[in-house]
Amino acid sequence: MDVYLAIDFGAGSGRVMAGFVSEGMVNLEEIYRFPNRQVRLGDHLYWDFPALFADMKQGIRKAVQKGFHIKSIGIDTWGVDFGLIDKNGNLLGNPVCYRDSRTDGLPEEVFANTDISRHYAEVGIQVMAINTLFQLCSMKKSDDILLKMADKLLFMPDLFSYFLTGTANNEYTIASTSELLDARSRTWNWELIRQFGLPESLFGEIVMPGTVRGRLKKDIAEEMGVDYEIDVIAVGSHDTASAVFTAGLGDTRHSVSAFLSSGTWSLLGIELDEPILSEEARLAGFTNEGGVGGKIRFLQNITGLWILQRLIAQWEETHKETGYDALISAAEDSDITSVIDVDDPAFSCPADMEHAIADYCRVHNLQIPQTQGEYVRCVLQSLAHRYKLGIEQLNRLLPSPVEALHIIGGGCRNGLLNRLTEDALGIPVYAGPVEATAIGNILVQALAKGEIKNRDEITTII
Ligand code: ADP
Ligand code: LRH
Repeated sequence: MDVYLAIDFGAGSGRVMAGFVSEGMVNLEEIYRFPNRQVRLGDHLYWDFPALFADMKQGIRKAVQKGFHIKSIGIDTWGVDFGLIDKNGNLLGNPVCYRDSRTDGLPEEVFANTDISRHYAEVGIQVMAINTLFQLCSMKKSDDILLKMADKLLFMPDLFSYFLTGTANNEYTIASTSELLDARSRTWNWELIRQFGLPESLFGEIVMPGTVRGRLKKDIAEEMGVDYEIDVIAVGSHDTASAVFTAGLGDTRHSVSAFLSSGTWSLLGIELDEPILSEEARLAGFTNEGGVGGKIRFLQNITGLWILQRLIAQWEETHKETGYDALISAAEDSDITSVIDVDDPAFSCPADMEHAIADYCRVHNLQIPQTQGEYVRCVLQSLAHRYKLGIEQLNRLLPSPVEALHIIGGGCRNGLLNRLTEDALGIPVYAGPVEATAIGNILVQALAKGEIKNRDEITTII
């Protein structure tokens, strides 16, 4: 059977999905799922790129062994992180994780002497310490030798594609998370790059979703047991871009519907044709990321289920309950009312998430959770509360208010969170699809291959 392979790397896990379009439907099969984790080594927090690359190949191999004929491959990943390659094409060190402390305090330092409103009016990106811009500034500040040796900067999906095909370029949606693009012209903001003293040669050709990046290299094809040519296609290479491409499309019940891409992060917003670069948008923490088809993803980056993921990882170590069903049911039975600010830096990378929540509650005179159920309830109602705030802020910027919310991604499997969100927002909340990212990834490949003609056809499929 002919399939497209969607390779989707989230911060929590990666997956290889096979998909095909038939009779107006997208059919998906999960081929392989693997964990993704941050690894602390010395003073830094890294991603394990070689292991992730091996897992990706394992997924491709499994698809071949299952008898699938692969028409093309599309790769998407989490945002902002990157690898540097030298002029011989070698990877210079493992990519550093955006939660590394190297960028702590850098935005304040950088914008002490820069007009932040003017900056936002050009790049349209919510200033966050995790962004590529600040990661590069930190390397420059510490005189990092890797920056001097680097020939090209490749964002994570660019890097995976590069080692599959040998072609080095930068896909638009993922590049938009860097805070180095001009939001309107959708290309590198060279003035900004020069202003921060970053080597211009690092930044390559920007390719749009739907472009063929290259062919699977011969040696890798042989290793995978493939004797035919496979295109690697630039999809919405930022996972959120692939996910929101499909969110709410075809929803004719409401004239304005927002999306919430719910996973490690919660990305709450709406798709627009052009960016909103006003001071109001900046102050409300909105970002204008690049979307598929030249669209703009106008959204807030909200700390999402990461907090719950960390609690569960801790409970696993102490042999406590870790199943989602049991934890959510315990949360349903709990009546704690404490609401924490999920975006407080205290929750971004604490050594102990339970302590971080308890300390926050103590300092803010809130009831401190005692049981696992109370911890989960506290996190979920805090997320719902944050979404309400986000929708209110969005409504103030839009000509007419949001009428419905589509929650997509793994987090939409959390029925309690969906319910708490609907109660907080007072508008209909629709859950699904869970694998929105893989679906968006596959649909762009089908568009690129001419199997789907246009967005209207996609709307029917969705
Ligand atoms: P990412 O791509 O950021 O790693 P995913 O879209 O895979 O995120 O979603 C992961 C999240 O989905 C987890 O943090 C978890 O909260 C939620 N999740 C996964 N499985 C379940 C489940 N069975 N019930 C409820 N929530 C779940
Ligand atoms: C979600 C995500 C999000 C941010 C973050 C770094 O997986 O891509 O949109 O960019 O990771």
